Amino acid sequence: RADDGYRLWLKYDELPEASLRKAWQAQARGITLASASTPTLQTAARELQLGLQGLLGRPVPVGTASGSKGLIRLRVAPDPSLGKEGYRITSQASGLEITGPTDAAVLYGCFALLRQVQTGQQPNQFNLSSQPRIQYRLLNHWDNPNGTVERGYAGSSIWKWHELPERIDPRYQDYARANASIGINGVVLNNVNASARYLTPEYLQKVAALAGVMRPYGIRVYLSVLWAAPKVIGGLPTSDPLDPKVKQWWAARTDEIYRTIPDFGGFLVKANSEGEPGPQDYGRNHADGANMLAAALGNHDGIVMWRAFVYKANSKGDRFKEAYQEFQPLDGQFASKVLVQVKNGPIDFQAREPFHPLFGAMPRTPLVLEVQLTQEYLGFATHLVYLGPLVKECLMADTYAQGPGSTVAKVVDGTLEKHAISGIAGVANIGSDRNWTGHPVGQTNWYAFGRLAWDHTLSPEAVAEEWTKMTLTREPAALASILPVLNQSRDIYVRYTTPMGLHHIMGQTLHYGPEPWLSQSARPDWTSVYYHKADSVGLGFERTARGSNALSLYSPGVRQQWSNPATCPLDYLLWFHHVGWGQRLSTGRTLWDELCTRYYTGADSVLWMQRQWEQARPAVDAELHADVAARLRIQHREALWWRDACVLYFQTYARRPIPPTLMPPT
Ligand code: GCW
Repeated sequence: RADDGYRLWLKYDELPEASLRKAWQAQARGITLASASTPTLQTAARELQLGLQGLLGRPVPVGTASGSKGLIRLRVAPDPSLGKEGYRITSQASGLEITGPTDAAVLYGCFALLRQVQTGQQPNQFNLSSQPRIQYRLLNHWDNPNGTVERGYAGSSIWKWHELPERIDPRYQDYARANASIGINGVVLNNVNASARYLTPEYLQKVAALAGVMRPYGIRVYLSVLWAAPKVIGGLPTSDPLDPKVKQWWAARTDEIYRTIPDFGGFLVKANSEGEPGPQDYGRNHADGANMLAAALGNHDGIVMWRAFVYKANSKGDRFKEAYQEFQPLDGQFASKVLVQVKNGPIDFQAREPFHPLFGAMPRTPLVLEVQLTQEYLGFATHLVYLGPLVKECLMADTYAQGPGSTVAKVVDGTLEKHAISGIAGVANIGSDRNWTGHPVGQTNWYAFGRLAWDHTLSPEAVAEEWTKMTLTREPAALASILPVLNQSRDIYVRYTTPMGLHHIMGQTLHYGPEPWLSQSARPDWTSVYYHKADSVGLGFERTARGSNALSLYSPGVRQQWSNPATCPLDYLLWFHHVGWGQRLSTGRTLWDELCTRYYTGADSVLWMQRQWEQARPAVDAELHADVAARLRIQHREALWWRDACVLYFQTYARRPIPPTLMPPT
């Protein structure tokens, strides 16, 4: 039957290989609970049952322990080596056992076992354990009460606020199981450009209904809060964080939240950013604001995630430096329940950014890494772009904060600076579209986020392979043609849109398509010319001491690599240097020729992606295959649009010919 993408990677079609099926059948005659039942343990058993029954093509009963062999035992048992959420899968004489210190850990173990079966592993002697390296693994939804999604490209919000709390859409549960299957343990339900409504009793009932669906899956709900809520819904004349009435108001609201949702996760805050209100409106700073909310949380088990995405209109400054300048001096001033949430790069989710200079620069503050899964700047739901490599590139970036090896991953997971709490957030690409993410391959970005959040040492290639095997096909020839497409897609996108460190030259209103010529806007930092700085001499934003000196925000080890244009990796060149058009680069080409080469080969690579995808056709569901093939045709048309718009625009400054080798034969 046609695959409409609804089942995501949780496809439990019968294993095609009879021998593999038989082997697993012998290991999975039934499931037993070897610990007192809880809703989460029951969920674990049910999910395992559902998966195995489909994959093995026969009933797998859930019951209490009996002497027979081939039963899978689920057991909650203390194990200090597994943290709170780690699981262990072992083969024992009586059958497989899945254990973990909490019921949620066992649930993760069940999904891990299913992944083994789904990816075609043999039921060998198992002694497999895994635990998450990061504690808070959250999706951030930018969903609004009216059902729209800011920067959402997959339909409207999956949350039907007007139907809640009475009607629980069955989809909420499917959403929860998908998240649990990849280890996501928290969801911020609403947009960081927040409505105060969510804090009203009416909405808290709705939030509580959703929390009830998420709970058995080990997922807690969080809310983005509007800083001005005490004024907007509290009737107070101020939202000053140091005002006693404001403090009281938040404390009372928070108590009410916990009465309604006892396992509420906490708050996410966008303050004094892009017009949102914040503590600076009252002469206070971010720490004053965050700490007031932390105090309101009191003894409740919740956290504050305070976003560092801030910048102000300033034609003379460099937006690159602003978050650092506002936040770095506050290091050490945040309460213990506060984490500062930092985007992967200093500007804004561009196709390739250097890592944010705050990583490694706030050793006394736990930092949440925020990445964007919705493809605001990466082709919406029409371009095939696998983001695993982008996320991994940031995690592996070396901050040199405490010498070589001080990676962003070690900052974020808390090991470098010895933090008790750690977090990572992905801005969700999920909507009401039947296939959840609009582009069928967008699912892989949701999947990869969860897997890398759980274990950032995984390679994005391995994660892509898991997803493809679980979702599309396990046929080796098809894998060999699909996987390179996924793995190279992000680099290809960079080449035909913003090669060599160009950034923020997209269409201004929608953030779609090219608009490098944009010079007029409500704010200078919302134009393209502010970022690319093209002139008759050359191209790129000078961020060395000769320019904005944003490079000085990084450790010497990083500065050393990036400050010399002769040795700066070409992928970052125009982030940090204004380079002459005729300057010869390490490739042997001039800047202009290299720029053209990347735009042209990048756009041509989309034709390669199409050919690769075509080869996989026999192995992939016909409807899904046709959908992706059509989107790849749009992608090629738009890659040409990007290429031509950018090359022709920059040519008006460079005044050089496009290298003839790049032109199609006439
Ligand atoms: O990239 C920008 C988006 C805004 C978004 C903002 C942010 C939610 O264009 O839509 O607002 O980032 O991250 O706060």
